[in-house]
Amino acid sequence: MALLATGAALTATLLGASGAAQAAPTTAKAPAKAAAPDISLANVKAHLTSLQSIAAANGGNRAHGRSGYKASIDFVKAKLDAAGFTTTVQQFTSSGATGYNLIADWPGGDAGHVLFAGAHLDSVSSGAGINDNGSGSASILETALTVAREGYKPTKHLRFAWWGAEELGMVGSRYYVNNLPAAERSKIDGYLNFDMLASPNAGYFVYDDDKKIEGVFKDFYAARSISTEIETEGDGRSDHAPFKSAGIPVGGLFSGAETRKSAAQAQKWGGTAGQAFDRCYHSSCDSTSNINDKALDTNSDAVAHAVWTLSAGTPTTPGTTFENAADVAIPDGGAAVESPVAVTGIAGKAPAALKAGVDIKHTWRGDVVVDLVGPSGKAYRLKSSSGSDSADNVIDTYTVDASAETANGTWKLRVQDIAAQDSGYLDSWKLTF
Ligand code: DTR
Ligand code: CA
Ligand code: ZN
Ligand code: ZN
Repeated sequence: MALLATGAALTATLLGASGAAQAAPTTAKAPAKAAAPDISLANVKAHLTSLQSIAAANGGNRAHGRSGYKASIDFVKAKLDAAGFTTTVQQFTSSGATGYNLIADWPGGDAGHVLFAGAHLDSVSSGAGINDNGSGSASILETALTVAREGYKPTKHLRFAWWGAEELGMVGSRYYVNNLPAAERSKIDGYLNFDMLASPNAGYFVYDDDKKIEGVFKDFYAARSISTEIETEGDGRSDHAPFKSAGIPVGGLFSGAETRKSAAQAQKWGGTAGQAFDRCYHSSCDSTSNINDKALDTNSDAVAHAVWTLSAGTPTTPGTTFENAADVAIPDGGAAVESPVAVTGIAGKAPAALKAGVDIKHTWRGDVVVDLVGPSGKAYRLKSSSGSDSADNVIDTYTVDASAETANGTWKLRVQDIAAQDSGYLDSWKLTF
């Protein structure tokens, strides 16, 4: 039996009568959550003016396959590169034309936990697409530039994307998700979609998908006494759809398109009952004069609130350790033995860089094979046998990409002595999250 104080948390691992280890609850203090800064409406509108100019210089639109779309990509990319983002332009083909997705990663944060915000940058061919979807594109652009200006260092890794060919049926975002390896998809804790945030006859709609994400948005509006409605028709109608289909938690905001505002909605939001939320939806009049400043200001601040809040990460004390110090004899040249640790209080997935500390007292350590077994039952090799290694003891810390595992659950260290002569025992081992 062992009672140990480790690092920032007291972890008591007791061997009960059954010999099974129980881990006492650890005390975890949540790191302070940074409040999001205000997003400058003037800066967002300046980006919209630039997109309008790009359309004017390229046949009046920024549609997939047209010069105005590539010029829009180049404009956004240049600002992000100058701000220190790592950008990638992903090409695809649709309807016989080359399309482009722009992906921007903010360096740092836990690579195993990605918070992702996206908006489609393409317009329809009939106009400049300033509300649909310059408003979403400019809001996440200014949020990204504010992250850089503030030197924000979130717990999670921040990624932003500007999608191509959404108007052809979410082609760019679907191409991205379909070409993302499963191991990379599992690292995305949430995808936030922003498509039409400044409709002239604005409504305040929140996607009713992932409840945690929905709640973060609703808290923002409630704090400003703005009532919201859930966005019911949006399921398949924008770039969150491919992420949702891949099992990634999604959420987002919407200010309305071609449907008409009801009297009840006009009562709570202002504007004109019986009139479309955006009368210029998919029309040539979707220009910088087709923007509701109040909606754009509020919604771009909501984007930043969600990015800051959801990238703050799971509130655990950095370096929360779970340890089992019960000695376990290792049969000489015999069967593997196991030692369990019960992990509790760590929400979400395990980190991509999970630390496993091992202390095995054993002569001729080349005989010893060590595996970490996750709650799923999957074994992660920490140390293989090496006949020539005649040194004593295995005292080391291994880094494991355990991001496919749910953190909470029973983890086991599996140790085997695969050669006769020389023997030893597992002294202790621990996991640090
Ligand atoms: N299809 C989007 C606009 C749109 C219409 N309804 C919703 C609901 C949720 C998000 C977006 C939309 C477009 O034309 O880009
Ligand atoms: Ca603002
Ligand atoms: Zn559209
Ligand atoms: Zn759109």
